[in-house]
Amino acid sequence: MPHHLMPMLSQIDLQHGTIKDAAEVIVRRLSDMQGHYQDQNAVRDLLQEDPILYRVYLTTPPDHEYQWRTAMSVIEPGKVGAEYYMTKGHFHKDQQAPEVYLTLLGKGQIVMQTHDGQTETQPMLPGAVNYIPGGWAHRTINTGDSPLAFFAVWPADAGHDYAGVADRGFPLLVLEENGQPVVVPNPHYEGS
Ligand code: S6P
Ligand code: ZN
Repeated sequence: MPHHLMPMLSQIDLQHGTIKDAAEVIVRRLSDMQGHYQDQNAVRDLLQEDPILYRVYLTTPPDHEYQWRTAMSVIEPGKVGAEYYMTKGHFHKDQQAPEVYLTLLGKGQIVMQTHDGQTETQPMLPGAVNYIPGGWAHRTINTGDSPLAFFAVWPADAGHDYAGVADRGFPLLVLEENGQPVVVPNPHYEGS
């Protein structure tokens, strides 16, 4: 007899972007990613309160058998110096593994890069579907003044490579200038 997984239902709270019965919730504070921000004086000041920057609500546990993983990410509004709150960003270990994001709440940018230096940014607004092909690292940035919440779907065996981004950074930064988000080259990007 073939072994069938059971169908699964998750309920997203469309007001907050959260999933109450999430199988796992990842909470990332500034102290989990202080090296990712440019302005180390601002990091030092903010570390006193060590704010939560974002939460990820996963619908399946890490050791599940399902072929897709799905999650809601909710990034709080805020800045570290001129840089908006953002995710760490990662490559998928499997360079063939793509991902789809659907934004439900808020306003932001997704910044993507390949290992050989190609870059791409796209807006994130409610209703936006961002397709991230295999081989593209991806980071999301909340450029608004309310939480940015998006739903993600990716192959469960994709794996996550955080070191590539932590070591080199992203070639592009999203900063606030005169109250507006601007995309600028990262002067500290290791490939530059
Ligand atoms: C997983 C997917 C998202 C992120 C989440 C947090 O492939 O891209 O669920 O995990 O947005 O970002 P990060 O970079 O801390 O994993
Ligand atoms: Zn991903």
